[in-house]
Amino acid sequence: MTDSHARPGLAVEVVTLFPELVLGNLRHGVLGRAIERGRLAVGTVDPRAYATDVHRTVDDRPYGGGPGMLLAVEPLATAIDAARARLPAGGPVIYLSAQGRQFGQADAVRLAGSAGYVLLAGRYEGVDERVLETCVDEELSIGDYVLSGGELAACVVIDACARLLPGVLDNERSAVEESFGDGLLDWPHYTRPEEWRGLKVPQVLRGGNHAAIDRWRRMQALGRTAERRPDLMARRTMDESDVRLLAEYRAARAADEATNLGARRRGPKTDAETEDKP
Ligand code: 4HQ
Repeated sequence: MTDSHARPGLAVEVVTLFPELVLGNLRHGVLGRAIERGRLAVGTVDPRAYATDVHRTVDDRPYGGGPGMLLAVEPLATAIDAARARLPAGGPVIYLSAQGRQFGQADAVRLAGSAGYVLLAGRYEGVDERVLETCVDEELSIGDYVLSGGELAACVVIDACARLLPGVLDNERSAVEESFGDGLLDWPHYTRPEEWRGLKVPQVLRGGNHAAIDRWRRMQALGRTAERRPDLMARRTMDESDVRLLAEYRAARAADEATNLGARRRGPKTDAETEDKP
């Protein structure tokens, strides 16, 4: 017997003209297994099923003219209602759009803990504003770029949520230990061989001192976050141990910079650094 009834699951419905784009994406890997095991249930509702004319029309022309079409209002609203009816009451209806607030790990945590939610994946130029006002609770963007449809964005949201559910990752610790679990970027990873293209695996990782390894990884996560994402760093409160580790990282980095280790990271020498100038 499996423990699928002993652990909370998550139900998501996606309103989309391209169900296969969503379902085909989620069939693989960790998420595919979560679905098989009943931790995650993803359904789709196609507005085309609710189109009433003989051509099953799902697009319509924008008032004011201009290029492109919108999703037809009535089949879309009916599809959203059908999606909501399949889920426990109370879950939000979320429209994926570049105009939304940016989706982040905090949203993933919140939605993973919800009873379920509906994702509206648009196509064409988007959705009539009145549908958003009356049928949609939130508008989320996965980033500042333009997609051809909301389906990939929906998959991103589902993926980020599902991997937080108990029993979805093999190692339940990994969801909290990895990147963003603690608001930090990930530390560097190494596998075999010990030396590859002249580059060695850091000595501390080759020894069996797990306290030293944990300490090194925390130091790397802090250092890389400070270097690459000062915006994330500014938002955190550092305890004494983190302050010490970050100082140690910076001291080691400054020492590297004085050697060829720093040069490799910096890339080619500038003219000023090159000795054989014309
Ligand atoms: N879209 N984050 C869907 C996006 C988008 C984004 C453009 C949404 C096309 C039809 N969605 N419309 N960025 O670019 O979520």
